[in-house]
Amino acid sequence: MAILFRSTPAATARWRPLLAELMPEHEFRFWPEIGDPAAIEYAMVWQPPPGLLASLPNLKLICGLGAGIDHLLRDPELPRHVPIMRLVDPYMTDAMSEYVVLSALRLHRQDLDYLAQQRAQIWEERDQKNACERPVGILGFGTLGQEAGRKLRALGFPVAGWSRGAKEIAGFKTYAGAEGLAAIAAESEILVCLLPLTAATEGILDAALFARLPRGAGLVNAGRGDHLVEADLIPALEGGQLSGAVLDVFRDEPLPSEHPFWTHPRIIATPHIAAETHPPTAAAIIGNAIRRFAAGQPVPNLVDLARGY
Ligand code: NDP
Ligand code: OXD
Repeated sequence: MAILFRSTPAATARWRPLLAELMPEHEFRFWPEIGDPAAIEYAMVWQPPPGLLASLPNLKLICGLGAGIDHLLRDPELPRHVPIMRLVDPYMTDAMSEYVVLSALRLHRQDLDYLAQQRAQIWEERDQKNACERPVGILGFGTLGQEAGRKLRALGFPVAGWSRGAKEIAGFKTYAGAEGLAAIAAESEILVCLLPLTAATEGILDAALFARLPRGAGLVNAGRGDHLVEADLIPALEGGQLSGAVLDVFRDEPLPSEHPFWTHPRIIATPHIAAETHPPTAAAIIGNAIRRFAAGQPVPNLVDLARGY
């Protein structure tokens, strides 16, 4: 039995020694040197080339190396009968909350304006609310969204969350469904997207949604680039409907050099680093899942392909 590992070359170099140390009982095959495909029963993958997983006749479990699995669903030959486990790692969850808190605070405290003032040597105070007067709405109120919500709430922000199914979570206003989206948008001065990318969520951050937000709202997108209709963002910023956007994810990654988001004064762009996979903790989680699977025990965080996440 062997485990296939496939990620970027840089990530593979970081993972290789850890796998030998934390999962010494397993034989690893590092893509593209996969040897006999019939020997591979488990796959640990990020953005595998289309057809790779289908070429493994004895594959039993796919372990995604990220929280999102849209990179797997893009493969038209994905062997859909093989269960997929997505990565849920408290280390990543903490990283994402740091990113969301930082981004919300930057928007809330008018960082973009004060940076522009500094460059122009303008000494001028702007009206400033406290966090308790700045409602934040989180689209995607799952593992990452709820923890980010707890940390924002600890700073005083009133936080609401939007999910697919209705839920009650102490301390938060919660919304679901199309009506819920309109309602959460109407009250969110900062809107955070932490949704998975599915057919239902692609392009959700568009002009129609921006128009529902209070004028001057801020946007944080750390979900996926395809959640945002890119052509709608700059008009919303330039017309004042949005006051700023913090973007970690893009339709094309790396963001092409000529892309206007790089230089727009009301956009903060980061290179998909909000919550990077952390090999030491992730290896332990995946190693444990593979041991459980091999022993016939339930494995956590299996993807529901019908829902798409
Ligand atoms: P979860 O599955 O735990 O949470 C997803 C949430 O989105 C759930 O609340 C779910 O609702 C909700 N949702 C899904 N579809 C819809 C819909 N159609 N309408 C309304 N709500 C919907 O995922 P995570 O929190 O772990 O991760 C979320 C995403 O974050 C990942 O898929 C990935 O794209 C992104 N991510 C980005 C990273 C980065 O570095 N930028 C790092 C890690 C993840 P319900 O609760 O009802 O199921
Ligand atoms: C993930 C990511 O999905 O890093 O984990 O984007």
